[in-house]
Amino acid sequence: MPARAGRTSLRGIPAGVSLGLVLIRGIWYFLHNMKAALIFGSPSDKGVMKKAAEVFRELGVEFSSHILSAHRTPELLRETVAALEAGGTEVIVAGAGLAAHLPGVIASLTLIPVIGVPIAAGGLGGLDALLSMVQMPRPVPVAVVGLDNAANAAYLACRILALKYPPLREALAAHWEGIKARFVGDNEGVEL
Ligand code: AIR
Repeated sequence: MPARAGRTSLRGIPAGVSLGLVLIRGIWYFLHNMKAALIFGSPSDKGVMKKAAEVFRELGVEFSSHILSAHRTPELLRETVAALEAGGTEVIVAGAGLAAHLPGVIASLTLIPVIGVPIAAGGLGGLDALLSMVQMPRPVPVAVVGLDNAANAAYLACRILALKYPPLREALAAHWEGIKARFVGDNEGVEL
């Protein structure tokens, strides 16, 4: 019997089962206190996106990671965003290259703030990804960091979370003080 439109997802999962999976995944994120999510468009983006993971780990932010493409796996992306919402995720960092619609599509599915990382992949050196992310129509904003700068996306995500979580604010401040101290150290006895 042919599937009725709206009752079955393109992956062939009945709508009810799909909702169940969304809830189970949401509970998982909730139980693991995952306030941030990293989503990127391809395994080939891993090298760039792991810089964001390093920042989250250093600052003690629990996060979930997902390889999802706005073009290749749109249904799974929609389900995952629903599960992240259900699980209490409060900020999403999304990286992609080429026609990088991933952060914009995520921002169209949720009110969770989205930070885009344009990735320099392909012949245009990342300008394609940057423009795809930064030129969002109102009222669907995506905050965009520099090319391949996933670390800064995570720092921005931490600043957003720090508005609500004082221990994270303290961790961010201490981290920055450490960076300043190293910088001052580097400036002592500079010889060329
Ligand atoms: N991409 C994947 N789906 C949609 C887009 N725009 C991006 C990935 C990656 C680039 O395409 O984010 O940066 C190349 O992907 P791949 O898998 O061919 O290496």
